[in-house]
Amino acid sequence: MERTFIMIKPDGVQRNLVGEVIRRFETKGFKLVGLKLLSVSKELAAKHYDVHKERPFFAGLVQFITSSPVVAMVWEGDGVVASARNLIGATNPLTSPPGTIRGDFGVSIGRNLIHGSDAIETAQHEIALWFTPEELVSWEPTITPWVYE
Ligand code: DAT
Ligand code: MG
Repeated sequence: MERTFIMIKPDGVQRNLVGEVIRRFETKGFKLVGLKLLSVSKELAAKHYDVHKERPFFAGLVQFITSSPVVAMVWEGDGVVASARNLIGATNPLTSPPGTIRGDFGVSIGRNLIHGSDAIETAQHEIALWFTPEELVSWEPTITPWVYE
């Protein structure tokens, strides 16, 4: 079953949007298999955003992600990687449509509230970066037959 890595960034935690974000993923029908609140080290932030290390915003991004706690999660379900990106919306909250998390709650690209893996391979890499295998829980919600045909 497909899994993706989702992180509520420091702005999302500070703005009390943790419950709202989890609610959207839960009510969509995805299954939570990992969850923790943590302060991110510079090392982890730099590894997570390694693909952007040459970009001008990289230092500010690492500074931001390490400035206050984040909520790291793993969600599971059919097509969850692409679907989570749709729930999250575009990188720039101003051009992200209403109904998306960034479109509904954000204004600035550097305060876009939430991260979601952009591909299945990226998701596997990010999950391994943020979670140990023991921190991920395999379980079967009793509602599964009411969500999946
Ligand atoms: P996404 O988070 O939608 O996958 P991304 O991978 O291109 O977007 O960039 C990672 C994060 O870096 C993004 O969520 C916010 C920040 N960022 C991207 N482009 C930026 C820019 N032009 N100025 C400031 N921050 C930027
Ligand atoms: Mg990205």
